[in-house]
Parts: sequence; structure tokens; C-alpha cells
Amino acid sequence: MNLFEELKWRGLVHNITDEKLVEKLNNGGLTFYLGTDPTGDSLHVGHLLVFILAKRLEKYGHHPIFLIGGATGSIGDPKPTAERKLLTREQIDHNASCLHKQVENLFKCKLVNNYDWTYNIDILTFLRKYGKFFNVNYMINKDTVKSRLDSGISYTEFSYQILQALDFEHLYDSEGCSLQIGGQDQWGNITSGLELIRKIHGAQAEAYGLTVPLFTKSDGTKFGKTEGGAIWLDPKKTTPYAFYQFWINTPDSDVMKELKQFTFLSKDEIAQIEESFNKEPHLRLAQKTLAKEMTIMIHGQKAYEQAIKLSEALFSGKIANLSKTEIETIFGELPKVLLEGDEMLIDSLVKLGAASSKREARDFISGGGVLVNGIQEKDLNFVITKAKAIDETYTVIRRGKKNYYLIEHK
Ligand code: 383
Repeated sequence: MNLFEELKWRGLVHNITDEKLVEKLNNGGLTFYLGTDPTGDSLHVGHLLVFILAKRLEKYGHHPIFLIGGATGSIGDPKPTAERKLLTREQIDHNASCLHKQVENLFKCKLVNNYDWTYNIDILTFLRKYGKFFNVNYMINKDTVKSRLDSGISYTEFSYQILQALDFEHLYDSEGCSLQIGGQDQWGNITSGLELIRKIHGAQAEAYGLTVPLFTKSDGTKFGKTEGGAIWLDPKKTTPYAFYQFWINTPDSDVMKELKQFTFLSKDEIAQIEESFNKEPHLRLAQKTLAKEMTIMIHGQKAYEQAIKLSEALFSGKIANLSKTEIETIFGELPKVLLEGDEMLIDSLVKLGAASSKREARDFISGGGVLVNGIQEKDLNFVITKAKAIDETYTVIRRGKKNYYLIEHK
């Protein structure tokens, strides 16, 4: 299987601008780029596919450039729904340096920032030298603009595609960069760049675009978004444990597709996993492999082992030996109830909303449905104290199979 066949097999090609790209990709040695605007201080899993494609191309002997949109990020790529709020220069610079660090850990690439070649273009040069190359009729037919014609779009956001086109031309000219990759949503911006390159360097100029499919889940919900918000790559925003949980919860209907798109496992390895998965889907080997590969790729081996440890503790209910920080990692999302002094378990259950009355609380306890720090508690007179708490800080209460509550001792 050559590179392009592999990319197709993996489901990583949504569109290419020119069939000639196939051979160029298979031959290796292309300089290519991908860009991200510093709209946030971390990438999230919705960004990941393009970066993984870049890493793959790099492995096959192509040369990646990662562009941070210090200029474009101060304008905002038009969203189909509404105008974006402008960020301050400080926010943009801060986000840009966070993203740089993240990407450097992800794969080897040259880093550039389009602010460097955009900030000193004056308005007359912009209009006379570049504006002449852009036809307004062509520009308003781009999806991103077209979808906003009814609701309205500012001149600022309308001009976004010109800036991204200038980047491609700049990198083509200065770095010999002949390929831009991006998500399906970037098709219009990428083709604007190609048009500009041909207008400036002639119709024979060799430059290409490749887009990857936007990630959608088979149930139609947005990939990478959970009830708690986006799944970030920054471990301070999404713990490696939560990151691991995100992948392990992939539905059966999506998991084989994701193994191909996201991991670096070979076709044979994936075929083996698929075989076992089809025979014994309850073992969830495909999900476990996906979660393992992704957690190691983004957070490293240690974080993966920790995520496994915490998942097992939660699954088996054996949480008494965990540390305070481990408890925070697993149960951090739960609402905490502060407790000063001691309290009867029965009263706590009512206060936490785990039981609707003392009577119900008693029934739960005597029926064996209440666990305190992972241990079943059938004593109706059990008292919750700081001394019995995990690290003298937390008491974790479980009612039934899945309902967890957290008490923090003052
Ligand atoms: C800016 C200047 C360039 C080339 C690209 C850009 C950024 C681009 C954009 N990209 C998205 C972003 O920044 O807005 N105009 O969040 C996302 N990308 C990648 C991928 C994706 C796109 O960073 O589809 C998802 O992650 O292309 O939405 O010269």
C-alpha cells in the first residue's frame, strides 16, 4: 500500500485539489503546512486529526510547517452562525505561545507565525498589490461567506480568506511549500491560496490542497464535545484520566473507524483487533486499544498507567487506597459538600441528595446499596468522620451502582 492508498484506507482524505498530488505524496519530500488560529490556549480533540495527518506525512518523509495564525486569529475565520468577538493582542500572544509548546511536543516541525509577514502590510499595499487578485463574486461564493450572507458578515471577517491566501503564497515563495492540509471546513481558504499562487507565479505553479473529513459521530453528536465541554489536550484543562475516559467510551459503531484515523497501528494490527472485537465485543479491545494509543500519544506512558489505575479503582470500587489528588482526578467533576465535624451517614445521604428522606436513606443502607470509600456500610448508626476520610480530606459515597457523591472535610 502506498501512502495515498493508506490515507484513503484510513479515511483521512476528504478532498484533494488535483490528482497530481497523489504521485507527489507517494514520492515524499514535499514541504507542506497546516495552520491554527490562537483562539484558545489549547488544542482540543477536534483539531487532532489534521495534526495526526501531519505527523503521518512527516513519517513518510515530507516536511511539515506549523503556522500559528497570529494575524488571522486577530480577525477570525467566519463561523456559519455569528460574528466572532475580537481577541486582544495579549490574549492572542498568550494563546500562540501555549499552542506552540503543545505542537512541539506532538511532532517535529518548523514553527511560523503569520503575524510576522502580515503586520506591516499597509492598507494601500493591501488593496493595490493583493486586493486586485481577489474577485468579490468568487469570494462570496465560498461556503463560509455564503452561509453568512443573510445574517450578515463584517468586512473584517469577509477579508479573512485573503489573509490565509497570502500565507500560502508567502510559504510557497519563501519555503517552497507546495501543499496545505486542513479540515474539510478549510477547503475554501485553501483554494483561495492556490488561486493566488497561480495568479502570481503562473498557471504552472505546483501547489496543492488536501482536506481531512470533519469528525462526526455516528449518532450525529459533535465529536470531542462532552457534557463537561471540549476534550482539551492540555492536561490542566482535561486530565489524562478524563481524556482516557473519552476514548474508552467510543461507541462500537465508531471505534474501528477511529482506530484507523487516529492511531499509528498498522493495517495488520488493526485487522487483528477487529477480528477479536467482532468475536467478543464485550471485551472492548478496540476501545481499550484506542484509549491506550491516544493517551500515550498525547500524555505519555506514565499518564496512561495512572489512567488505567484510576479506571480500575473506580470499576472495582476499591478506592480506599487512593490519594487525595487521585480522588480529585476521578471525582473532580462531582459537586462537593463541605463537612465540619462528624455526621451520621443517614443525614449525609439526605444532604447530598442521595436519598430523599431519612427513611429512604435507612432503606438504602440496610439493603446494602451504600458504600463509604468503597466499602459497603450496613450500620444504620455509622458516623462519617475526618479521621476515617481518605487522606483525612475526602469521603466518597456511592449509592447503587453508579451514583457517586463527594464530601470534603474541613
Ligand atoms: C490560518 C492561517 C493559515 C492557515 C490556517 C489558518 C487557520 C484556519 C482555521 N483552522 C481551525 C482553527 O484554527 O480556522 N483558518 O481552529 C481548525 N484547524 C484544524 C483543521 C480544522 C480547522 O486548526 O478543520 C480543525 O483543526 O484545519 O477548523 O494560513
